[in-house]
Amino acid sequence: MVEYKLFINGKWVKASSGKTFHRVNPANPKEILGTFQAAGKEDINAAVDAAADAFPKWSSFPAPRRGEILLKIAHLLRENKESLARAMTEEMGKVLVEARGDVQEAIDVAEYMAGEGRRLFGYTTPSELPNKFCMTVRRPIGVIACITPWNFPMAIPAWKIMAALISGNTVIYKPSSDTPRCAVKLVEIMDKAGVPKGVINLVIGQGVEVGDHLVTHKTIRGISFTGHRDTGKHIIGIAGLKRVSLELGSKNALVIMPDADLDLAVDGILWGAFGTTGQRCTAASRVIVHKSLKKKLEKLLLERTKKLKLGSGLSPKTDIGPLINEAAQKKVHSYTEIGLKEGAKLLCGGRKPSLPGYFYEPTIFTDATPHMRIMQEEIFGPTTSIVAVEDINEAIEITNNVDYGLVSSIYTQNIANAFKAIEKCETGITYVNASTIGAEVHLPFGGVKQSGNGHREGGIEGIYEFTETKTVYIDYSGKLQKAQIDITTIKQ
Ligand code: UN1
Repeated sequence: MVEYKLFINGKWVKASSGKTFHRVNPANPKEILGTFQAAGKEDINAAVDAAADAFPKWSSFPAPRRGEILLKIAHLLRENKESLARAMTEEMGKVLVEARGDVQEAIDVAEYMAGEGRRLFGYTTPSELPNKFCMTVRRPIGVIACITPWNFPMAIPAWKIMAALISGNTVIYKPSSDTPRCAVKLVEIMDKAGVPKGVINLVIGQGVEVGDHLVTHKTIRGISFTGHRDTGKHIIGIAGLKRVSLELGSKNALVIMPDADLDLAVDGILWGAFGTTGQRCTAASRVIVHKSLKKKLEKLLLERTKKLKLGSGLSPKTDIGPLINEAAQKKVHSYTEIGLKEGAKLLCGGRKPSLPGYFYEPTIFTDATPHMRIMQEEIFGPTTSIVAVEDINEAIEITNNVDYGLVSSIYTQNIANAFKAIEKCETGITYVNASTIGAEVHLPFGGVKQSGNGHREGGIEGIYEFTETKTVYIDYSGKLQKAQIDITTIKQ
């Protein structure tokens, strides 16, 4: 059995408590993938100290030079793409083509952020006084905790870590304990690429106590978290005045208008609802269809869903891999029971198949109503629910009738409907004639309402997440000039 370690101050080390845990293959839980260290408070303290020591040098290292290291990371990720993707499928369950996409997203963001090293733009603006120059510059925040989920084990950590590093911060990376091996592999590559010691530290821990210790550690200046809404609320509750950026849950809607290309919409639903076994914060977990198309849509969806094959993501025949663990399987099934109790009609699915792993049949409810729990709560599994509407206004009203606001999608050939959705859907992202998933790394990613706390990852806004703005005034008049006071004495 391979034993994987923590990465602290440039060295692979065991947890100081000696505690370890195992991770299994979710498609075949009898297969143990390795032994992992369960970090405790001492390990976190050591990692934070190392990151704090490394900060002065790393933050003074020119950003374009930091970018060269990021490019090296991208290069090594590309070179190892296939083996990383396979390892990801074994550990997380998503089908191989999607695992390749996950690694590709990490490559893309490393390349994009490498380029940001030559930008990190501030701006200049005139002063209200003569002989005075005004500008802004971006400064790193300090030691950042990047706390990441298991559903995108390479892409999401890369979104955060690459942006944090190019901005000059040092990082404590705490991945989900469901995907520790992917985290080790990502950090191995970063080490190989020449990230200096202490700049990236990996602590893999289990339990609230370890997470709380990291979040409340006085040296941690910023926290970037992607995961469950309740954990996000907890973090922001205990983090005090640290910079906290949260990417949380969602309940995304895919709207189909009478003028839509229905086959295209069906493709979008299958990809949005069942891609990554529905375990995306961008999943299409609600389908809002114009009443005139409901019957036809149900028929098409049923035909196509029946053909989807469950199995190991390593098999090219598989369409849908397993859920992440047994608890997820139980949760998804409990929502089938909730939906039935609430009076929704099961079009297909709703069962655990007789396979050894944590699989769940692709499940479609119809005749749902907007207030049902299956239409309000994040299920994070291969379950979606159909509701019929009279018109675009009702469709938008239902889209917005949830606590969350990450993604909306509309299928229509009518430009007025498309623009109405863009304007009125309360979401951070709106797709027109495309499914709810497919974010690109150079555009901002994030949601409104309870899907986050206003930050965006990706693109230039991903840099804002990890930098402070410093305002600079340079007075070259050689005399004391008083803003707001001397302005009245300036002669024309
Ligand atoms: C997530 O589900 O947490 O757009 C992120 C997408 C991916 C990112 C999803 N590129 O679905």
